[in-house]
Amino acid sequence: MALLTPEDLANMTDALVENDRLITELTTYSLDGLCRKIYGTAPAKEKVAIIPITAGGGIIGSFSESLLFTVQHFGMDGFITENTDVAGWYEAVTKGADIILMADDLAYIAHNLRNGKIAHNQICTGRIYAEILCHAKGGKDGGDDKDVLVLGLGKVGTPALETFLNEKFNVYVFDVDSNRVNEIASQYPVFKYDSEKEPKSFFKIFEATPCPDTISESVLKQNSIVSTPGIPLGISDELIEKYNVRVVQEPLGIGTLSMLYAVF
Ligand code: NAD
Ligand code: 2YJ
Ligand code: MG
Repeated sequence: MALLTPEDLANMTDALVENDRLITELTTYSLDGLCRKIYGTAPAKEKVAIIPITAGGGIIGSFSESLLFTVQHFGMDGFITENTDVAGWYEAVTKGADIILMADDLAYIAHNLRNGKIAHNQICTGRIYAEILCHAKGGKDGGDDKDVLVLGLGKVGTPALETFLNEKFNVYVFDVDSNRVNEIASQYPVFKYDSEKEPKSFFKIFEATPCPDTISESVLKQNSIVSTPGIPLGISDELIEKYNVRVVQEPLGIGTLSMLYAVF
């Protein structure tokens, strides 16, 4: 799994605000409204502590600050502990934290100390980016068909495809790792997407890979919607413009809000 970099987070605050606007336009739900709907939860004045973690690759510039921005932007009370790691945990609890946010190289979690709920970033990110597509309305000539293409069947893509299946979508899947495609196809009622054997274009596309240019012209329709947590972006500016593609992508805040609603 790739680590986030300070460069990935450079425009995070603007991206979160702009994506919230786009999500509202596409789904009629604001991002927190959509989280409320899908998890059936709401904040209740919880205090969120963000603990910087030095393990592995160490502290990532702007990571904790981006989490604090997300927490406060959506009206919650939060703080970054002055101490890191175990000392940070002690500080968080003694200062009255209800929810802990923290990440090392392998996992980014939210843990609600009051009700015991715990959430994992990859699962919650896959879920929310999928729900955005599920709730997106069909465009004039884009249709609102129940087909969706899922590119990248890893730790984010898999909970996303489960979400689409739960919402009765016809799920087409692709991954460069053909073993992974076969494994997924043996476990879930999905269609293996093969652009050469059976080309098909999609109004709704979900992408969760660590690669650029994973979204080729052949899968696009005019006005397609791409919902993608993948970093870097999997579609070129040229294709976005040519097909008037609406792209939901932001490096950290959308997934973080989904984690918080998962543990409220
Ligand atoms: P993962 O390694 O578990 O899965 C990635 C999958 O993509 C793998 O199965 C891999 O075989 C596949 N893949 C790689 N190149 C491909 C290509 N060219 N075409 C099709 N499939 C390809 O990773 P993950 O944890 O699922 O994360 C996926 C991406 O999402 C990463 O870029 C990660 O940084 C990003 N991410 C973003 C957020 C966010 O909030 N925006 C949150 C979590 C993860
Ligand atoms: O506290 C810090 O600043 C660092 N220890 C944060 C580490 C962040 N971890 C990652 O970026 C990993 N890829 C796991 C989280 C995935 C979030 N998209
Ligand atoms: Mg996100």
